[in-house]
Amino acid sequence: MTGPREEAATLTPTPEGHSYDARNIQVLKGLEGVRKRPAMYIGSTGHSGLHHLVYEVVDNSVDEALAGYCTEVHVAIHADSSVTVIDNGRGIPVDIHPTQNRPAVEVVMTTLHAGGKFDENSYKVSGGLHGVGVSVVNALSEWLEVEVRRAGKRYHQRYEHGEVKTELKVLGETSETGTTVTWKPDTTVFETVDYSFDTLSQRLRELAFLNKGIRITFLDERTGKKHDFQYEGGISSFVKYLNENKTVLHPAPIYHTRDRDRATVEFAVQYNDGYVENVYSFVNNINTVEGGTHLIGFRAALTRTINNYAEREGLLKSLKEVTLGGEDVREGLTAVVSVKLPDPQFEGQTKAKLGNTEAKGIVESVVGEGLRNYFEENPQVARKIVEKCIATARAREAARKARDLARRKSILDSGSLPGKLADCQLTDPALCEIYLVEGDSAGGSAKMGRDRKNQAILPLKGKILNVEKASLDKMLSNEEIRTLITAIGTGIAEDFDADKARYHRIIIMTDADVDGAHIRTLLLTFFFRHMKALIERGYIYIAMPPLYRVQKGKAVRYAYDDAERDRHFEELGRKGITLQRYKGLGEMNPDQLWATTMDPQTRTMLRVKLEDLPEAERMFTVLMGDQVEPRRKFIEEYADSVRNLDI
Ligand code: 0RA
Repeated sequence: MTGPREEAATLTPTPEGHSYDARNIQVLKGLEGVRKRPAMYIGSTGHSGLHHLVYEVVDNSVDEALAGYCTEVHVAIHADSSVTVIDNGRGIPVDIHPTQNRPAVEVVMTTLHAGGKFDENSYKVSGGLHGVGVSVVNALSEWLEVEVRRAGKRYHQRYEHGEVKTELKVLGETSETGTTVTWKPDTTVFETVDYSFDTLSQRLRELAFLNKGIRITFLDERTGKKHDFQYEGGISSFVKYLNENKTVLHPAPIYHTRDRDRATVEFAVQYNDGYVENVYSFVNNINTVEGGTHLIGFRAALTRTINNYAEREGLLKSLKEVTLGGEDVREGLTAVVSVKLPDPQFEGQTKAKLGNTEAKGIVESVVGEGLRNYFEENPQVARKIVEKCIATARAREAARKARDLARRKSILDSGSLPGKLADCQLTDPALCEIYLVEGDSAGGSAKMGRDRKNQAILPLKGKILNVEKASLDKMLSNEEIRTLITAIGTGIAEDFDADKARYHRIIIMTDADVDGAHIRTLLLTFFFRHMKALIERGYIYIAMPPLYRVQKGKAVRYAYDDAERDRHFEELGRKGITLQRYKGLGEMNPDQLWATTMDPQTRTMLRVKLEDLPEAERMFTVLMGDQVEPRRKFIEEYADSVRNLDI
């Protein structure tokens, strides 16, 4: 991360004291820039930036664990929104820094480090979005306190707004080693200090999966909720967790790891009987959601190794095509690939794509070797996997035929739009929106109430097909689904192209009842499985129709929950009030529907976001998959929050 450039570099003489050399240049920068432009360092000053502070500090402890010096990390959120992270690593050094003439811990806390640790041999492998260092957390905190346990003593120092408040002091003696950092985010910097227990839990769980054996505990003192994560199986446990509610083809994930050319490569693979590819790749503990060279290497090895095995065992004879394609070997695949590299180059829109060219070959050879050996030693599993891939190749062929047929009937061509669709007048997708409306009667009201210039209406009949349990050809034989695909305009499967979307706002409008929630989940499942890019682009929304209409004389108020209804009662006085509870959208007349739910000036909508892909993936499997017990449990657990269900 390059910060503001005003500050000078500090040049350190070589031991001889004469010549200067680039390796000895350590760029130290003050923290003023961080307070001036926080978003440059932590991405935002909202929710995500707030959580980023926690990740930044935890990453330092995880680095100690990766270096082999730390086994436990404890994280606690306190009631006053301060946070503590404790580890049992070596402790941040406290000796006097040679050129700064102050304790190293103070330098670490109060200067931006271009190079990370001083220690030349240890490279920083973990790292958050930017890997900016704990000094950034200090700069953005009202106060921060550090305790270091090292060389028999306990040391303490306090900072405020990133500046030293007390000198480093010895508190006493100890036989332990480690570091404790406690900070309170500066509320003049952050818009919110409301931590999400789930978001933090998910990342901490992920870190525990990615760093085998490390124990990470998490306590939310605001609620008393807590977690204790420790996985001796590492990413094998991660894959098991991802497949938890699926029917797996083989009981244990295939796992292999090897160090090669300064990199460590690790992968775990397990097939299930579903249709979904579920592969997550990480570099230095960072989820590379945009993929990159390591993922290309993984995929190449998987396709090649499975084909080689199938060929050698004479299993491909039944196939029309002579080899299995990449998509054939990835259906029903759950996998985690984790690479640790000394000098990762992150590219792409969100800096979440690995660019190092050497990574492809390294990963390809390690994965190839691991899979080949496993197949040799476990021929029954190998055969099952190959048979599954062959079945997929055949089904793909059948789906292609179904799609061709559908296209010939010109059902999927955007040339002819479905008759049920009431399209809008404008054609610029950026200006257009489509309401997917439950039921014909609500559809009728929406058609009458809408602004026909840029609002299109597509009424959907009853429940749409559960695509979680259907293959592509079955899905395409469903009329409701075909209508949806045609109206949206992107095509499907191999033809899918998000740039062809005819609307940049696709709004799901269902009743505020159990059936409505079910239809909404069915639609979200469809978008998640088949048009994920539309979710990633932020095109998918959920309309929020009101639950109540409160009227007194000429005053009309709408309420979206019971608390709001009660506030209207207070405001208007209860006497002479008429209360209407909407059981469905169909009960609203066109004007009411417009005023409460569709008028861009006044409506509230939820934008559907994919914050955490592995969790969303699990949730859809639980909600829509074929195992009943996990779904019952999930619904019991979340019954209260279903109205706020946010994926
Ligand atoms: C600099 C150098 C060394 C360790 C650390 C920093 C360190 C930082 C943090 C932050 C949280 N926990 C931490 N644990 C360690 C290496 C120290 C050595 O060489 O002994």
